[in-house]
Amino acid sequence: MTDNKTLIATPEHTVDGFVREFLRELNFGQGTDLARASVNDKYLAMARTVRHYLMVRWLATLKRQGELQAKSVAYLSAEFLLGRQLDNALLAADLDEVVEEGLASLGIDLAELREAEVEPGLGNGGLGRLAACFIDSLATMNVPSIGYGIRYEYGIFRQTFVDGWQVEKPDNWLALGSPWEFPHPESAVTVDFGGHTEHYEQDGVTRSRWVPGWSVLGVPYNYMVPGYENGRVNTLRLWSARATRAFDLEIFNAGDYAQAVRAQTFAENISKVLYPEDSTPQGKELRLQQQYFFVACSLRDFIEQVLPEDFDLHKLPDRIIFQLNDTHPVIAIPELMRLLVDERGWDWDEAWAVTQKCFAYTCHTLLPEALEVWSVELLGKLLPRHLEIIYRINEGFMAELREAYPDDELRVRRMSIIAEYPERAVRMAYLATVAGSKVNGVAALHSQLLKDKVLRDFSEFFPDKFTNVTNGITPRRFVRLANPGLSELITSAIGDGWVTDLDRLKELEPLADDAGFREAFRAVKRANKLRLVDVLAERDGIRVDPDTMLDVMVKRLHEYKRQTLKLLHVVTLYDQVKSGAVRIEDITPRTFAFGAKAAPGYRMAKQTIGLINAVGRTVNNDPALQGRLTVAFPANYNVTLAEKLIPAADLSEQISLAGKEASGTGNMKFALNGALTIGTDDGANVEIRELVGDDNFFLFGLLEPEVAQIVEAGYRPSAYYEENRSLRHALDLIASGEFSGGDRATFEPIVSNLLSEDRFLVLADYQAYIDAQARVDEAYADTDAWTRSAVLNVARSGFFSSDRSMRDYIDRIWHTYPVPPER
Ligand code: B1N
Repeated sequence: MTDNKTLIATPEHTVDGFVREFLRELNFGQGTDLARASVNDKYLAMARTVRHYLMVRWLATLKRQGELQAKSVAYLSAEFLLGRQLDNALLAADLDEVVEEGLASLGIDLAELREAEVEPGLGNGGLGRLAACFIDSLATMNVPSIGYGIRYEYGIFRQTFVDGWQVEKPDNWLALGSPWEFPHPESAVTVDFGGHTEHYEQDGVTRSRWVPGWSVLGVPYNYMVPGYENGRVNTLRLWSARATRAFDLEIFNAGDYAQAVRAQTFAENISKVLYPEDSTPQGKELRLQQQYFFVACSLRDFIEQVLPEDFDLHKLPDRIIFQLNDTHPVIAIPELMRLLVDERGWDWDEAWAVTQKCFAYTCHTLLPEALEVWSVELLGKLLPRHLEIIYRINEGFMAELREAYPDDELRVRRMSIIAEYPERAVRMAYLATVAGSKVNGVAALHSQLLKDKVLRDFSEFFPDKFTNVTNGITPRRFVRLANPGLSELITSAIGDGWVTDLDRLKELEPLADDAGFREAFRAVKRANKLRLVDVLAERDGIRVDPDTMLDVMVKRLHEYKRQTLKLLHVVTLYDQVKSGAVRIEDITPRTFAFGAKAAPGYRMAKQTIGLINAVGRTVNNDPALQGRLTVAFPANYNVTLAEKLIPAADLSEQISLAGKEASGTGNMKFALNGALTIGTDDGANVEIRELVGDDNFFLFGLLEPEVAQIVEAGYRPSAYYEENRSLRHALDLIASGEFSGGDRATFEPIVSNLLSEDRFLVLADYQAYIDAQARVDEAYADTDAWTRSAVLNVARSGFFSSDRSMRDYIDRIWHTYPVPPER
């Protein structure tokens, strides 16, 4: 596997081997010695040393991929929410013990160095984390693949609280250097923008060319994506924007130095910062620049760097499938057409036939406001040739439709890729659906609703295009690494094959009835809680009582996810105790943990953050509650915190309005770590409940068709307020200023919104939720029965491995084959 003459061998997999290599890195790489080294020096040297252990595998994977010329998957995603890299690399290389011992022999604590790693937060939430789980699974399953995205200089903002209100701070994750990336400025590619198009005759045909107005360079940064103990390391390639040298020189020669520097800043802005909107993108010019930037770089890279020089692009579909992670990379479709038609002189139809086979589209939403549209005005200014190509695609499509539906012009117009109102704009989801070979939703219910509602006309016209692939999560990060206690328990019971074959968790089912196993399971949960108690004390100065039920709601703050419903439960309990209706001794002690970032411009979401903190302040400090009810809201929920919170949870809150959450993936992480779910019939909750069984899941709330009916009939939230006493009390309490120092104005917008509009039917589901929470309390009181349910949740959730998701993509969409590395 290694070429002895040109490859440095992997360092010895021993404590001594590691120590030697580490000191070499510390001295030669970091330029310091052990006595003088800072924690960051030691972290960087260690991380680079760990990297060395994966290097031979990476180079071998690249070499093999080049030789085999097998069909690859390119996962195009504007977000990869990776989380910390160190532990995953140690796990893949089976190196944790060696490193821990080696460092200890030098008087260094591995745990301390771990904390020096700043997680790359290059994503907003579920969509970005899904991309990270998928590339982990692809590497572990030996699927030839590459991830393409953007190396944002600033990832998702760091959330802080000031007087309980969210204040965003920049996430300067690169400040102390990132040891996991490999920049390749020599392989930079040029990306053009703006300008105009020209049309000319050549051999009797009209051809087009784009005369761009300006351009930037895309510099690739490579990241290792190690498979789990399988000798494979895949690549994630993220693009960073730089000014082109030509641009620089031109202005420099014109003598305007300051202007040259400004030009550089302008170019570099493109990959400067991640847009912090989850689910509701704003149509900002810079965002479109980002999308085209990374997609243009990635197509060029694959065609010119990955494929052999003489490759016949007519065979492109045999070598690649570009998976579009939502509409963010959809501009790749007209880009490929442009490369083939304008740059290579292909006929339109010939190019279209190839393009249609190269893309597949994953839709991640049902919210109409989340469907991306780009105004024709903006597109025409930034990407004039692409706009023409989109028009031409649409013309062909409209002609096809008119043939199929000669008497239904209304339908034809409805399906146009170009919207006419409120302004002329390109509907990116329609473009992706028309051009893609497949369209998939991310959970069974979501895919069904896509077909029946959001893309109904399209599913009637292209019945075979639509499919489902239910999301998944990587068991490596979210069970094996995040929950070592549970992992050991599982392995001691059924062996360690489950890490790459999660269906084997089924073998745990009989142990749910084994008292000894249940006790061991409880001990693990308890230890995880104690670990969390330490983390929250240290990280946030928050005190949590490990003897309370840990009830967790962590996800982006969004009205459809209904954090306010959870709050109404807390306020109702508070009200019951304060009013004397219920004795505090009769309340199940609970810690309500929240974690949520709000998009900086999302007013209602930011209000809700203020309210969670305000209720927390009141509840946590009221002696009448005797510390039996507490709210814990650590700031800046991220992957690193999730890895500590989820394994400690007893109860998982998945309470979105039915028909709004496409899938959810946090819900899967909780179930796999032995929390029970209280949830609506929404997204992947549906599948979780089917698998774990009704007895082991607290279902509540309206079903999607019922929601549709109520909305259709004209929903009146105030009716619920008037008819439900405890709901009225809870809302009145918030409105009274109870949680805002008597100020009635502070949370008035939240209350009045719920009473007048309540788009997501919080009030309609309130009583069902309160009743379900009473069932939770009752169930929790029977410790053994609860543990049994928790064990069954783990045993029956193997389906939610992202390895299974990848198999589904392979079978239903990609038609690629795993290629095990040579050993
Ligand atoms: O994608 C996740 C799903 O599990 C969630 O249910 C879904 O809400 C989430 C624009 C999005 N949908 N849309 C986005 C993110 C960023 C952005 O700029 C939209 N995220 C989801 C994985 O399938």
